[in-house]
Amino acid sequence: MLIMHTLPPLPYSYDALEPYIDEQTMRIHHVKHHQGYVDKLNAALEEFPELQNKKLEELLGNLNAVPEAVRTAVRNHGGGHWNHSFFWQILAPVNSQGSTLTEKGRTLLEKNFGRVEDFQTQFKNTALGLFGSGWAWLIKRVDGALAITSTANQDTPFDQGQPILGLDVWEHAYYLKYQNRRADYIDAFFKVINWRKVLMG
Ligand code: MN3
Repeated sequence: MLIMHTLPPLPYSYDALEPYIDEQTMRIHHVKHHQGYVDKLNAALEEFPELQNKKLEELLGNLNAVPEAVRTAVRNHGGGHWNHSFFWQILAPVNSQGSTLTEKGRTLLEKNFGRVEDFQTQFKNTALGLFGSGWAWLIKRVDGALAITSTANQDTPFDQGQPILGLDVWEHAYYLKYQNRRADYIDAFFKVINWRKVLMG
């Protein structure tokens, strides 16, 4: 079996985001859901050697160049692999070095959204308003401005800008602890954002 893409380890322990994101959710999300996307992506690429040495970003950023027979699989499972790999990186344990919003980060959010609270409200409303499964994003557009957007399913926002923050709002990301209370999960997410990573210090 082809093992081209692999599951990246988390940069912290499964219980590191407690009580905001619980250990069981993190474990299942990582070793079952994310591993599932990796396995299905590898399976999809098995018969397409010309795609195997391409970077995932390259495939996802130009899906029209991916053979039609495997395009949906790359979009869904490749997107799932990329999105989750990114998601783990932009989280940090509460009160850790990364989770404090720096002056530089605050200034950047204020410049683009007015107040930090306004950014949070806008991001939360976008995540809450997403019907079904998908992701809420903070992206950097080509003109350098920050913008909030969302994608359905496991689609990436590459066509809109460079993702710098993403929130998984599939039910599997929060259901064990929050059930139908997506708003509470979003509030909890704000406590464990790795701002250093997101806004580069
Ligand atoms: Mn997920």
